[in-house]
Amino acid sequence: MNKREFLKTLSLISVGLAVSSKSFAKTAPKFPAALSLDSGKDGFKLPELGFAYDALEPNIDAKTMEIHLTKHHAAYVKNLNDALKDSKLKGIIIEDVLSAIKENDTAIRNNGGGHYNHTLFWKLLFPSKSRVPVGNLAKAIDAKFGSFYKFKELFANESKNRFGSGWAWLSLDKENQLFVSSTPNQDNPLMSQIVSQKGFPVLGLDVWEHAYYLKYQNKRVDYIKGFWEVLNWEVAEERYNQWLAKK
Ligand code: MN3
Repeated sequence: MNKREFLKTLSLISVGLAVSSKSFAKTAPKFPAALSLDSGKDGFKLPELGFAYDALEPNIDAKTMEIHLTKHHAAYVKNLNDALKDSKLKGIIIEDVLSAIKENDTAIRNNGGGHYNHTLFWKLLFPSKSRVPVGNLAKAIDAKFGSFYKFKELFANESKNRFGSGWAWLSLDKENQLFVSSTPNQDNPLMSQIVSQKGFPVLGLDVWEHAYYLKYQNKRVDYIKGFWEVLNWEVAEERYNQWLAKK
């Protein structure tokens, strides 16, 4: 190779490198697998509750827990697996499914959201040693919202004012700042091509009537009060720390 050919080859290599780094930059970062709630390997699965249906009494009643898991959540899992049968999204982690879908992917949106949201919700529920946030998350809540009391008020308002069915969230945005939001139906902050407030959910509250109607009927506000009694702040803090420590 003479000098001219060498320079030509070199410039072709640099063009190639520029193109590949550009296309790499365009690729959405994939969710860290270690933080995933369901790998999707061999299909999505209904998780184990890890506690008895009556463990959250009197704040959430046993019958509601049983129906919520074995009927509602089980249906989301079944319908999600059916919807993914011939999809290119089959076999990937649930978080990557949610970030890939668009507004009109109705079946995967509703059932994928339903599966993720409930899997997270069960993990967050269990009588915690602490009724208030702990550790780094407690500090971040104080810094962002002024106090735990103010955060609680904001979160309760978001939950109460969500018209019809949906969820309230505490999440981290792309600058790792906490924010409170709510979404309709089974949408969540991981659906980056659908929702306006995108992020990683640290905690979420199901405000569908099926989550509280048997015990609280139309009194959503009382159900929200009950939620604070059974929310496991240790789990929320662990999620917060894991997200900030992710590679
Ligand atoms: Mn539900």
